[in-house]
Amino acid sequence: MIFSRLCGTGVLPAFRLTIAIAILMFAIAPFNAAIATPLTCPDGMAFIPKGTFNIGSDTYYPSEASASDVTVESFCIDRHEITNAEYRQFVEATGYQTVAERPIPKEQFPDLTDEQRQPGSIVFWSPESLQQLTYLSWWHWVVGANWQHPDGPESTLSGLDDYPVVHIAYEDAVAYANWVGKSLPTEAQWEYAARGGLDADAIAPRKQYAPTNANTWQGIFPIFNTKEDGYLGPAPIQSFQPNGYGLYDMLGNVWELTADWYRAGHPDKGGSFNPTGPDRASSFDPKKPQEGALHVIKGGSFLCAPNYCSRYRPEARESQALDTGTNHIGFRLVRNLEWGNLTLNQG
Ligand SMILES: [Ca+2]
Ligand SMILES: [Ca+2]
Repeated sequence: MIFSRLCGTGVLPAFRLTIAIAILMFAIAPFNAAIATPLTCPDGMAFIPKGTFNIGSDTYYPSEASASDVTVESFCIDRHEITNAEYRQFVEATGYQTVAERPIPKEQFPDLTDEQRQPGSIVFWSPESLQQLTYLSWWHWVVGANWQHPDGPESTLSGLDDYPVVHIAYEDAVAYANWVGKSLPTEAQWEYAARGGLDADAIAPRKQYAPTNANTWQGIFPIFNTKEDGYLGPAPIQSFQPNGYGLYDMLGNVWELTADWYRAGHPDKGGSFNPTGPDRASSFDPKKPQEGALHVIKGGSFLCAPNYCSRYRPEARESQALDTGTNHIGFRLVRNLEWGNLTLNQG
């Protein structure tokens, strides 16, 4: 009807031209889609452009060597660690129960009594004296510790909505990731994003210990913390300056789980594209031979001090047992981009 009315007026030539342009644009649309235009990252995520960087380091711990160039495709990554408020939304929507809230499986530990199999998690307590200080004596299995009671059963999340969620085992992070339609970053994605767009030479000064850069430990770990950065334990997210990509607390605050299985060093990664790390069968940490397969964690935490750990660097890494969280390990997520019909980086 509208078209026949227009045919009786002087606007027909202009209208035909408009239709012709529209048809032409429709015809070339599929070719436009092939031109690499990044999709917008969801709210709360930053776009990390494709790039090649030198993963690992030959300067610090042997577990970070050998440094080698790898390339990662563009992706989106959370600007901050997942918070207690965000994890609570997931639990309230799904009824999910974290590993630390479940009794220790009898089939896995048949020799434990029911009392010994009570749910719990591992919490850091500073030794009260040098006499109490022995290897790893600052870690304690605490019955009733979990993400809702981060320092033990008497502690609560009151006032901690904006703090990073902790006591998260790997499967707890994956369950949340599936719920929000994202995934854990590979180690390469995480490390590349942590550099903030700076090359190795430029980030060298950032490797120098600086209390104001991140929530770490100032003083002598694990006895004495000067709290020069203002925080004895975790800090609310975004309490420190973001890196060049606008990402907060990539270094310090809480360690962050990645999708990669852990193996000491970076063998076989040089020249690779979107590396995803070793397979589960070859995952092993010679420092923790009893643990079996482990996942890579990145970035260090509020417990990292110059005299111990000092892993508040992009290339630093540690291993974490599959079935155990602690009060200094959390996570953030990535969303891989789809360009046209090609879905990238699904390794
Ligand atoms: Ca601190
Ligand atoms: Ca962190």
